[in-house]
This record gives sequence, C-alpha cells and structure tokens, in this order.
Amino acid sequence: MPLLPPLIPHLKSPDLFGNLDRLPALGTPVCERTFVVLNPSTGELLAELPDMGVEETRAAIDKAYMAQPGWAALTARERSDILWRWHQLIVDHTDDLGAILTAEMGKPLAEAKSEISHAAAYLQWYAEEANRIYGETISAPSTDRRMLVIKQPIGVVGTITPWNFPASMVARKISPALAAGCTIVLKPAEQTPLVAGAMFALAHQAGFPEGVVNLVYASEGDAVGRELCGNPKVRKISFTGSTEVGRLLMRQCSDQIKKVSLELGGNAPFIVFDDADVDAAVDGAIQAKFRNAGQTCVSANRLYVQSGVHDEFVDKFVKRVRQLQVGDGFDPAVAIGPLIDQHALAKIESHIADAVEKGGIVRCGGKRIGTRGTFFQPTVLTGISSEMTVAQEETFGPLAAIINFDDADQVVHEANDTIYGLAAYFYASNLKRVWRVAEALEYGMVGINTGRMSSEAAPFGGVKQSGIGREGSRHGLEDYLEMKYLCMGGI
Ligand code: TXE
Repeated sequence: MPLLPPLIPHLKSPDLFGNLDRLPALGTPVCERTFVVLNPSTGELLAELPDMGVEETRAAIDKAYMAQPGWAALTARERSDILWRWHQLIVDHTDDLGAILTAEMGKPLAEAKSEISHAAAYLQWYAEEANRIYGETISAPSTDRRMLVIKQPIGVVGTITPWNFPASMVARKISPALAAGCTIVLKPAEQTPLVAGAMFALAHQAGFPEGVVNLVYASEGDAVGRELCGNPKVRKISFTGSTEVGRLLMRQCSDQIKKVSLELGGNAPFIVFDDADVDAAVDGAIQAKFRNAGQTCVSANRLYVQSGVHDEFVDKFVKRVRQLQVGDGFDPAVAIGPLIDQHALAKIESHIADAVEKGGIVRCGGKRIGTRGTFFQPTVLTGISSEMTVAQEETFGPLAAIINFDDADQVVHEANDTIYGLAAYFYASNLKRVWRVAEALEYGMVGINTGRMSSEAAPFGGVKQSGIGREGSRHGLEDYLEMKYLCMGGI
C-alpha cells in the first residue's frame, strides 16, 4: 500500500519512488508483517512497509556474503564508476529525495535538499577515494626477504542509521564500505525509512551487482541488530544513534570480537569568550543550535558566554531566536520543523522544567505549539548551572541553555566535564587563546569561530563515550579495510 505520491507534493518521479515497499532487486525479502510511516508535521500516514525480522535479515546477510568476493574482485575503477553513477542519480533526483525526507522527518525542504547534496558529496568523495587505496613496502631487516602491507576489504558490513539525517547517514556509512570492496546490509531508522528506500532504488539503477547493497526495513532495531551482531558472516557493524544502543551493540559484538564504528551522542559546549566577535558568535550559535530543530549530535547543548559579552550576546541571540518560524517543512518561510516524536517533546519539556525549578530563566519559547504535529517553540534559557539536567544531557531539541562564566581557564575544564566528546565550538580572536583552547578541548571535532563544520572531506567522529572511528575523508575508508602483512622469504 504505497501512498507516497498523493501525500508528498510535487513528486517528479512517482513511478520510481511510488513503490518503496517493494525493492526485491535490492535484496529486500518478501515479508507479510508491516509497519507504518507517519508525517510528523501532520500525523498523516505516508506508507506501509514490510516489517522485517531475523529471518529476512539473515537472508539479506547471505546475499551480501555471496556477493562480496565478486564485488571486491572488480577493479577499483569499476567500483568507482558505479558509485559515480549513483552519485549522479542522487543529484538528478534531489528535489524528490528532499520532498520524501521532509515528509517523513519534518525538516524544512531547503535543509532536506541540502542534506541530499551532502549525501551525494559522500558518494562523490568515495567514488574518487576508491582509486586511492594504497599499501606499503617495508625495508626488510635481512637481504633475502621482502616485506609489504596490503589493504583488503573487511567483508560484509551491517549498518544501522538514525532518523535525524536519514539520507546523509546512509551515504556516509555505505559509500566508504562499497569503495573499499565491502558489501552491506542497511537498517534505516523506523521513523525515516523512505528516503533510504528511495536512495536504494537509485542504487539499483546505478547498476550495483545483485547482493552488494541490501536494505532491511524494520519497525524496531532489536531483532535486526542482534542478527547483524551475532551472525559470523557480518564482519563489522557501523552504527549512528544513541550511546545506550551503541553500548548494547558493542556488547553484542564482543563474542566474535567484531569490529565496530560508533557515532553516538554528544553534549557539545559552545563557548563565547570576551574577545569574540559577538555578531558572528550569534550567527554561529543559531546554526549550531537550531539547525534540524536542534536534533543533531553536534548540536550546541551548553552555551558558555563570558561575563563581558554575556548580556549583549543574550539580547542579540534572543532577538534572532524569536524570528525563527516553526511549522510544516514544506512551507518555505519555516526554519524549524517538528520534533521527531512525542518522546522528543517530553524530553525537552522535562529539561526546561528541571532548569526552571533550579533557578533557570526562560527568555523566550518554552512551550509546545498546538496539538497537531510535534512542534515546539525555539527556547532560550539563561542562568543555567552545571547541576541542571540540561547541562548534563543532550536535549536533542530547539533549546539553548546559556551559562554565564568569568574564568577562561575554568570554562575549558567545565566544558570537558562530561562523558561525551563529539563536537565543541568556541569563538575568540586572541591567537594564543585560540590554539590553547583548541588543543585543550577533549573532543573529536572543534569548530573555531564557526557553528558548522561537517564535511565529506573531514574526519567526523568523537572521543570518550561519543564513539569509535571516523567517517568521511580518507580516514573514513580505513575503517572498512583490513591490513595484511606479507613476508616473502628466500629471495
Ligand atoms: O536513538 P536509537 P533514538 C540520541 C539523541 C536522542 C536519543 C534517542 O540524544 O534523543 O539518542 O534517539 C536503532 N539494536 N541520538 O531513540 O534508539 C533504531 O532502530 C539495534 C543521537 O532514535 O539509538 C535506529 O535505527 N539497533 C544520534 C537507530 O538505532 C537499535 C541520532 C537509532 O535509534 C536498537 C539519533 C537495538 N536494540 C539519536 N534500538 C546521533 N548520534 O546523531 C534502536 N536501534
């Protein structure tokens, strides 16, 4: 029962994307059970998809396992050519993919299209990178030996993606895996499986051999996750999502010492020092906090503002936040779409209630909007201190929590005082401070005088409990390659 075309406005290729419940050519097995996908702006039903479990996941893994040696045996150029074709198809269908993404996830259409471009950029990057897999030769300690290192694909990779960037997470995980010569089984988030399905429909057109890319739709992650982690034919798991599920997957992979790449939660500090350009910092904070309605793992969660610029920053920031229009992502005036579901609404409300009870002040926003859809007012809180939940946990919503500070050395210590270590941001102009703070922040990524840093050319990932491994750049390819040492004697 595919319902996409009537509910997604202006779909240009309904023939291509109208049947996302049936993708057998891509390994999607037949399955009687179904689950529904809803539009979070309207609550309307978008599609009904097969709800796959252990059996279907195992069938997809078998296909990927059978296909892997053949895929790895192609030349790098041949793999690259198919990735290029997929990239071009995604670029050509940006409007439709963006519309599907907005319908199922809610983000404004312009943001959705920009995500599709970002996804395509990963395919382009790894289509190029596929041709740059190098080994090395080693100067042997004796003259009758030759020693070298070659790189080979890990094998079948199980990937699980979240709902907040449902297109770019798919591309960011599977394009390096495919470039390396791995085959994949992907389970997209249950809230946002349609854009993944649409990308797989285009992968089919691009000409991937049977079994190389496999999609498993499911209404929850547990059963599929256990099969991916427990099946010995899968050699690696790549996951983006909550730290809690990341921990569970790591435990499930431990029996077989299976490799994992994990991109988990964050609690990003955003520090504005007295010597910062305040207007630029306000711009950066709007970007880093409210993009995707604050539902990003690199979202600025704790805004530390030094006393000398605190009041000026707060006044200018609140003025800008009040201008952000909330609503259906298909309305071009809208900057902030709905939250993903009722749990997300409840989480932001509980963070605000806890902060207010402990002395925090609501400077703007603070409330749900209407009862249709899951909309929340963009909110600014001041008077925040470190014992409040909002300072300790990722809110994952449009809530900016501002902490006033005096001591520039102490603030770095406080910024590091968290179990997370994904992204941090700071604004300053003194060169010595810029270097010192950049080096002292215990994070995988640091934005200096910018609120936006994600790029296919750069290694994305975190330290501490924010994850393991890096995605993007040449480093992202290494996560899908095994190193093999060859030693030849009797020369
Ligand atoms: O994440 P989950 P949720 C954080 C953010 C958010 C919180 C909860 O703080 O508020 O996590 O979000 C699959 N075995 N991030 O509940 O549950 C699930 O089907 C295997 C940060 O959405 O981790 C989906 O595909 N898989 C983040 C994916 O895991 C399982 C992005 C993510 O869902 C599973 C999303 C299981 N037992 C949330 N349980 C980021 N790093 O950007 C669930 N899944």
